[in-house]
Amino acid sequence: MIDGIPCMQLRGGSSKGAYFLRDDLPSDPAERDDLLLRVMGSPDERQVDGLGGGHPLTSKVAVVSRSEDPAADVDYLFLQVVPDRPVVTDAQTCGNLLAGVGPFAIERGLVPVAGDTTTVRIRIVNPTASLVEATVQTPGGRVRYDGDMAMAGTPFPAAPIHLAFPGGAAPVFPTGRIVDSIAGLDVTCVDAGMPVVLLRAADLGVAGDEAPAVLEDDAELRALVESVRLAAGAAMGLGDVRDSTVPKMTVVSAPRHGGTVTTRTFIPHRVHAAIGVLGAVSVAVALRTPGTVANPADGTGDELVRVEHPTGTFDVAVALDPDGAATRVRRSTVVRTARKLSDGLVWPRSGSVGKA
Ligand code: NQM
Repeated sequence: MIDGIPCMQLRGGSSKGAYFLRDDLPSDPAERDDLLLRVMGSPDERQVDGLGGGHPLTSKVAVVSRSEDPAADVDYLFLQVVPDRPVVTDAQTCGNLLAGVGPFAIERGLVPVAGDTTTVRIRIVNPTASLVEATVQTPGGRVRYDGDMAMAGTPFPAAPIHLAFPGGAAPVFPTGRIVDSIAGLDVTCVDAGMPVVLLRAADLGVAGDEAPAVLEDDAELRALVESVRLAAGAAMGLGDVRDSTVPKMTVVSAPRHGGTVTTRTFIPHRVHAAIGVLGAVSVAVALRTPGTVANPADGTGDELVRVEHPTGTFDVAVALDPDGAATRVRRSTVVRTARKLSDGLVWPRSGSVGKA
């Protein structure tokens, strides 16, 4: 019988998750995942018997440990716990939960406070691994969560956390093309830390600024998007993505509120209440590359891309080494907030789930 496990809950960006030290979880991945399903209350649409909130954005786990990489302070493994199925996947990372990793690492003593701000070097260990610098406010030797920074997708202001992503060596258009034709639709497949397929709203017969629930309720649309996703996933080298949470499917249309683009993102079956962090970076890269479905004209020219989503606008600064389909990201930065919600012990329900 497992006793309580140390666990901190934080809102990270516009998501919410359970944060664990790696040493507090079983080292065997199958055992760990089975335990996390029982911690979060999966499989159950409502996750009523666990910490999960019944939505992919509130059913997330961060596993943090000291890094052996001299370039990083801590390693961050993201695990998506699917609410209604016995599935835990590390196929993607999460830039929103990433916002809570710096504060958690400082709170757990993995990284000492450096002054009024502390920079935590984080190695993402999920696929599309990369190093990120998170700068956290730490006046008086403690993490400060309160602040004035309003962040679309969360209702209350908090202290800003700056996240800087260096570019990767890999080109960001994994099919080697800027536009692919899939199921008769033009799409752009892009991966700047999150694999994303962009589709034009008009090609799907929608306006592109519908409420997430309207899109989720449209069974015909969902089936079309999923058929494109399965083919695009294979074309992007992700294999059979039927049970995978990637690629994400972002529907793009003209901006409505002075931004660069309007987005609605299937993640991949529910529609995001905002947009993921690295998802937004991928969208921003497509917007800044001439010829993609997001930007058939000639690029925005600006480094700052303002991605409109259902609950506001997400600003992404992205610097590229432009080279058509071989374009690479030099650096991207975003600002997020996070908040500690609870710290203590969690008790998983007993038994074993039998992961799919
Ligand atoms: O793209 C949701 C989120 C995410 C992922 C998702 C994310 C990212 O908003 O970096 O943050 O797309 O599944 O938490």
